[in-house]
Amino acid sequence: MERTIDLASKAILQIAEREGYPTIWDRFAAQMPQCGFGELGTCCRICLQGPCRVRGAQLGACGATADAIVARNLARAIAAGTAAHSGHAKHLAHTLLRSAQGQAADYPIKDEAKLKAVAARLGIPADGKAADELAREVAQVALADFSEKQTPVAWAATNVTQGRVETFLKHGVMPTGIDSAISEVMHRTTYGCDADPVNLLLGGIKCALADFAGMHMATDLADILFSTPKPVVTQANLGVLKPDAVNIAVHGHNPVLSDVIAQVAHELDEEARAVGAPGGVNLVGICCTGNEVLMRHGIPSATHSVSQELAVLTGALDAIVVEYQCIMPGLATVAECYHTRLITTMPITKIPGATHIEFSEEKARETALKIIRQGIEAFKQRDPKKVNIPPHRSTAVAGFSTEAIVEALSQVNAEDPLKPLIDNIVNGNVQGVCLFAGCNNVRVPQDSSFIAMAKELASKNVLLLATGCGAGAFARHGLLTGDATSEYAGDGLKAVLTAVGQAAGLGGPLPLVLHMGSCVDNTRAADVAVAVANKLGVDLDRLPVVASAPEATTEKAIAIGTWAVAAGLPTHVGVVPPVLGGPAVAKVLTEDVKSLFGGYFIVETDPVMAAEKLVGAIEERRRGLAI
Ligand code: NFS
Ligand code: SF4
Repeated sequence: MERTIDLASKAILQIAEREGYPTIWDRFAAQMPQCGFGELGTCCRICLQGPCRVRGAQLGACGATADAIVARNLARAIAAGTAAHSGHAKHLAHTLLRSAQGQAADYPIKDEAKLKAVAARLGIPADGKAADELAREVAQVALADFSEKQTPVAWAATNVTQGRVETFLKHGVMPTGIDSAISEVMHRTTYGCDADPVNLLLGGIKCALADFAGMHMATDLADILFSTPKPVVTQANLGVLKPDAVNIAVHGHNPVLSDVIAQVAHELDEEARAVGAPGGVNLVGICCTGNEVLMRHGIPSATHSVSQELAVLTGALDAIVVEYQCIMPGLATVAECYHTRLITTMPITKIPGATHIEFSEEKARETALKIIRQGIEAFKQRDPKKVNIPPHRSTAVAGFSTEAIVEALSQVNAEDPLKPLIDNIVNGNVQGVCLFAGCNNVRVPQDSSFIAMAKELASKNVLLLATGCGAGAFARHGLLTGDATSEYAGDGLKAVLTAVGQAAGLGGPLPLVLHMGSCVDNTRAADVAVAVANKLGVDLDRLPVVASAPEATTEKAIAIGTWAVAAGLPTHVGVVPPVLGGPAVAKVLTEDVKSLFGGYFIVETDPVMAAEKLVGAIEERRRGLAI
């Protein structure tokens, strides 16, 4: 099977092969054949009598059915994804609180307008309060959202339509605490608790809504602390590494460290020049923390997800600084083959072979400078003979926060910014909207499904949004540009993107795909959908809006997909999740859930077929609205 369709990745993989350096693709091949029970989701290790592996009507030793085992495993995956996203959010809530209390001088409130908007949404009066005081109140409401309480999680209940709130309450899936939703899943899935597959899935959905809340909170608080993104032009792919500069990659998810590194990196340009790097310090991003600094600072993105080791294998990366999530331990192995320093920074993410420099908000600037100096030190050991930077890099226009999209639309209609979008959906110029999210997956030739689906949907006049590593795939392949709009968009979509791009002063069309940020920023896309639904006076489950994770990998992606379904969206997954061993579970997820929430999963590994199915779902919604 082809490993990737990205030319830069292909070039580096050839070097890896020649030198015998192992990558994820080799280790994945060595795993073959994978266990059939695991693939089907019917392996249970929940108690010490296991592992129990069941097929068909067989039962685990305790009597658990295949469907119960599959549903328990799925609910636990959702809980893990929720823990990751909301851990990230909680971290930011603590940072905001410290900032408000004057204990984190490196974290001033950068976006007071966003602070006020978030406070208003939460029902916190802003009148006459200083920014710090308001920030403290917002941080306290945020932290209160984690524990069990009598009322719904504020970030879940205030960021969806009224119709969704009612639906969630009716089906008993409105979370009343983010952490408590996670621990409830762990409780009900432990030995001898919930054995009813449907009840387990509803528990999973409740937890997924806590995931939505945590993600939305992470985006809101990051905007308050680091500013709300605006359109920005940058570059993407391994060609952003520079032979004459100290190349430092930030990798992981939380901007609490990477944003500070982005703020101070150029202060050490002179020190870099002094060790023989005339280009100074060249900061690049990997995965979602890369997206965070790309959205707010225009920092170029080196690569994402499955190809992260390849950045090291260029021989040009001097340091790779990581915090948490999606950081492959294999990075330490490849870093050993070169001079690259892998630097871990968080107490919960240490990797054997890495240098650990613990990060704290109190000493953010100081630690950021210390970390960059590690890269400058490492540069001295760089072997120019081992440097192979592929020439490939693409221009990428990013920075499309909800606010930035509304701002662009307001250039067309200042009084009623959403009107041009809604009018064009109604008149069919824009058939619908698809949000692309999620990872690359070693099972899929890297980027192939993203690119094939995007081209197909764009030609059918579907407006495309993207986040996370999916946005990275589009960036690498030049789809975050107005040129891509001219080349691939259908006539209606092209006309709309051109009109808005011109009005917004871009001198050409908006990009074919609007990059909305990191994975937690999927909630930005939800905000756009909620605003459109409210304006039309219909609920989310009637909009011609769909979601897709064509190359999904992580438990976080499973949690996101689940809340997208609960939000009412037809949601495509391009890799087969481990649920097929539980036929009732598979049927609930792809069919029955529709009657409860309106959304449902579409599992389809063929990208062209998947695009067709999403177009079908959009057409069904359009018929429902009689447009
Ligand atoms: Ni989302 Fe972002 Fe990427 Fe997947 Fe990982 S970095 S949080 S989980 S791999 S898209
Ligand atoms: Fe087996 Fe039941 Fe224990 Fe799972 S919980 S390992 S099915 S005995």
